[in-house]
Order: sequence, then C-alpha cells, then structure tokens
Amino acid sequence: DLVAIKRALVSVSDKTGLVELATALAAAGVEIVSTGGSAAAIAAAGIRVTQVGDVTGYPESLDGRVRTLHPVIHSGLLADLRLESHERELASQGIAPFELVVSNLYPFVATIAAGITGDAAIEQIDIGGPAMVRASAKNHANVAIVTSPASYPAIVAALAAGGTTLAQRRDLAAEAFAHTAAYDAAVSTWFASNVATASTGSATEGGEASEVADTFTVSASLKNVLRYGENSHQTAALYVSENGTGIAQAEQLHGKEMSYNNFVDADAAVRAAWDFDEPAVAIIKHANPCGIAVARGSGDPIASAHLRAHECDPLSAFGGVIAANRTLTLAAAESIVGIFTEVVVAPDFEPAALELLSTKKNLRLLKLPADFTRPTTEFKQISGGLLVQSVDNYDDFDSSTWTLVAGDEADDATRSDLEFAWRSVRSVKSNAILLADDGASVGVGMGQVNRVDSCELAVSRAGDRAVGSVAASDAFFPFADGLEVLLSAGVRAVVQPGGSIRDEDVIAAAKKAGVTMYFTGERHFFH
Ligand code: 93A
Repeated sequence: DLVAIKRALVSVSDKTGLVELATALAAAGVEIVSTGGSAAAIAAAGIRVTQVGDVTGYPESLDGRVRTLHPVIHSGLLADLRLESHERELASQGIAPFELVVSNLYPFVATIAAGITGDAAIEQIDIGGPAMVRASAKNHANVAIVTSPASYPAIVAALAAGGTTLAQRRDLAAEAFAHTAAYDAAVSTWFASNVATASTGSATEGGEASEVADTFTVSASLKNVLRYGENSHQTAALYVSENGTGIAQAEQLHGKEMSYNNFVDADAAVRAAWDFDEPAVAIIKHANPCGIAVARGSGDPIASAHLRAHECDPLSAFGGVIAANRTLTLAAAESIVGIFTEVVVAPDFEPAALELLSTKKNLRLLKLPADFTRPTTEFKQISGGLLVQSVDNYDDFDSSTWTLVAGDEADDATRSDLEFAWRSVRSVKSNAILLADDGASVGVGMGQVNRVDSCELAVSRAGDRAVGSVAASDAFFPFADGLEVLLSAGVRAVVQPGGSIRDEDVIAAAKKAGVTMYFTGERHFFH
C-alpha cells in the first residue's frame, strides 16, 4: 500500500514551510505543479515548478476563480489506479496522476474577522481549493492530501521511506475533510448569521411589567472558528456582538488559542468575581466556582483574594480559570504562577505580572475591554427556539430587607459573611449550597439534583472548616433534611430564600440548633 510520490500539486494560501517542503520534494525528484502565488514562492527559492496553466493548457482565468478547476487536474486527482480502466483512460488522454496534494484554503475566517464584508468577503470563498482537497481525500487510496504545514515533516519522512502508507493517507484524508467541513461551516454561518433574526413572544426586563417585544434581532458576526467545541468532535466558532464589551471582546495578551470551554469558564469566572465591589477573585472549573474570596489583611488585595479563593478547594482549582475584578498584580501573579491554570482574566495586568505569567507557555491571559459591562439579557437555545430572560443580578442587594426567622440577629461579622455567601451562591449551579467564612468560600456543593446532596457535598468539601461557617442556599429547603446536614456540621448561620410549604419544619430545626437563619424572599437558581 506504499504510494511513491512522483508528482505533487501544490496550492496553498498559508505559505508556512512551503519552501522547505518544495526543496525536499525537488531533491527527491518529484515534479511540482503549482498555482500562481505558490508557484512564485517556490520558483523564487530557485526550485523548478510547473504552472497549473501549463498543464491544463488553459490560463488562470476570471481573476483566478478558475485555476485548478479543470479535468486535466481533477482526472489526475481522482483516477483510482487500482483499476486498470482508470489507468488506461489517463494514459489515452495523456494525463499524469498526482500522488501528493498540498493545499490549504483561502483565509475566509481571517478575512471576515478583519471586518471585510460584501463582495470582497465573498471573493474569499475558496471553490477550487475544497474541490481539489475533497477529490484527493476521496481518492486517498492513491493520493496523499496535506492541508496543514504541521504534516510537512511526515511527508518529508515519507519521501525517504519510499512513499506514503495507506494508514497515513487515510489519516490525512480525515484531517482534510475536517478542514473543508470547518471551512464550509464558517462560510454557511457567516451567510446565515451575519445578521440573525429570531421571533419570540415577550421578554421581561428586570421583573417590571412586561415590555413586549414580538421580535428582536441578535446581531453578531463570526470572529473566529474555534479548534473544536465542548469536545474534540464538535465544530465551534466564536461570534461577537457588534456593540459588546465583554469576554468575547477581551484582548488575549498571552498563551494558546482560547478554546470553547475556556470562553465558557472565563465568562463564569467574571460573572462571579464581578458580583463584588471590593477586590475579589473567583476560580472556576466546569462553569462552577471552586473558590470565591474577597481580600483580607493589609497585603496586596488581589493576591490575598486569590490565595483565599484557592484554599477553598485546591484539588479542584488545578486546571481552573481565574478571574480578578481588579488589575492583576505581581503579588497575585506570584501566587498564581505555581498553580496549573488554564486562563487568567482581569481588567488589566501589571507589567511585571504579565511578564511573570507569560513564562507559562500554555496559560492564557485575557484583558477585559476598558468599558467592560455585564450582560443584562441572556439567551438559551431550546430545540426550535430561544429562551430570553433578564440576567439575575445583585444590583439592588440589601440585607436589611431580610427576615430573621430563627436565632439571634447576626452581629456585623456574621452579617457580612452571610452577605458574602449570598452574593457568591448566585454563581454556583443549582442546587447550590455555599459555605463561607471571613469573606471566603470554604465549601461549595453544586449541580446536584436534590438539596441534601448539595449540602453534603459542601460540608464534605469544607471538612473542619464547616464548623462556625455560614451557609447560603440558592433556593428554599423543601424539607428540614438538607438544613440538618448543615446544622450537624456546625454551621453558625444560614441565609436562604424561604417559601417552602414546610418552612415551619425548617425554621424549627434551625431554632432547635440555636442557629441564626434569614429569609431573603428571593431565589437565585442558576442552571
Ligand atoms: O479561486 S478558486 O476558488 N479557484 C481555483 O480554481 C483554485 N485553485 C486553487 N481558488 C483556488 N485555489 C486556491 O488558491 C487554493 O485553495 C489556495 O488556497 C490558493 C493558493 O493560491 P496561490 O498559489 O495563488 O497563492
């Protein structure tokens, strides 16, 4: 199944490594056929190259729209030489087959990301390239198709080994089809969603009497195609809204390309950290906080907040995403640099902090836009439609409106801890229980399908620190059982919405334990 390379078709937009590859091909005696720009780059390096037009006998025409789209080229790509009939046909027409195709497509995504629109963008839709790539990928029994410079070394090695193997060609073909699929996805989403309009029922703003909007327009444009989605077999792209000033517009100062999950977690981290007016840090894993803290002591506030957030759950913080709501200081960078972290997002970075964190090759550093604002509306896709709601927020947060339902009125320190816990629990996926002490989370129970399990998770994560901590619950306790888990762990005060038909049982349990409990009258589900 070894296919020796005698003739190669080279047509690349990304010219990275092109000369090196062409040098190796020429040295191995391979005939190189190439399109305008690629041929020029190869010839400029003093390497012999045949123009596509000289093979087809037809000039590159219509401003380059028709170049490799020619039966002489495509017969050379598609002939299955395992069949004698194909071999005979080629011979009778005087067409030579290709055993190697090197091609990557017009940079459509980069073009539209640069703000180019209309006919100029359309001109960047590659037609001949995908045809050539798909033809040779289909015919991988006979042709090796290379769409990425990362594969050039393997081709150079194959030249020395006497040819490409079937397994190698099959892998290359799979990569090639993924390349053209992602390309087509980018083109089709640009067409469909450059301006997408959805029709809905009504959207209510901030709990006010419904201001009914029968239709609304979501206007977003494709910024870049991501390597993949939540998982590697999912395709994905980032769209940015025109007047947005959020994570999607953040400037990446350092590190590997942001992934789909990085964006999701960075957004969740910012959501959590920005609920505080004072310096705060949130650490997120899988969209959930594994630590939230505000600063304490006289040292650097962001370093203090980070350290205290990290101490909540160091095991989970490994590989996490960190958000700070103040400039990331050198002291904070010193505390972060030793911990494996995916992303750090902040309004800005002190130069020395940036320098230190930039020593970590894979750590992504995101600087929020100067006019960063939190969204006021959020969307969730359901099959066949879209749910729209105003964002749950704490802007009118006032603990003096809470109702004391058990125990003594909280002293200042306890009240401040309850306020901290109540602010923090909003960012935890329901069912959410958050234990806090002295302005730092100490145990988080999230995402469970019953509240007892969330209580147990929070308590077990907190360990000894549950004793004397305060607890917040995003929604009421439907029974006393969840609260009892917290009480027996030694929680000193609890804040929760109240409103269960069994509130009396829940209040009785708190009273029996001599624990302070407040009702807020407001729930903070987050799914
Ligand atoms: O304009 S096309 O859609 N028509 C073609 O026949 C064609 N052949 C190759 N685009 C075509 N290509 C593309 O040109 C390749 O996909 C590659 O991206 C690019 C390389 O052009 P050059 O070698 O002139 O830089």
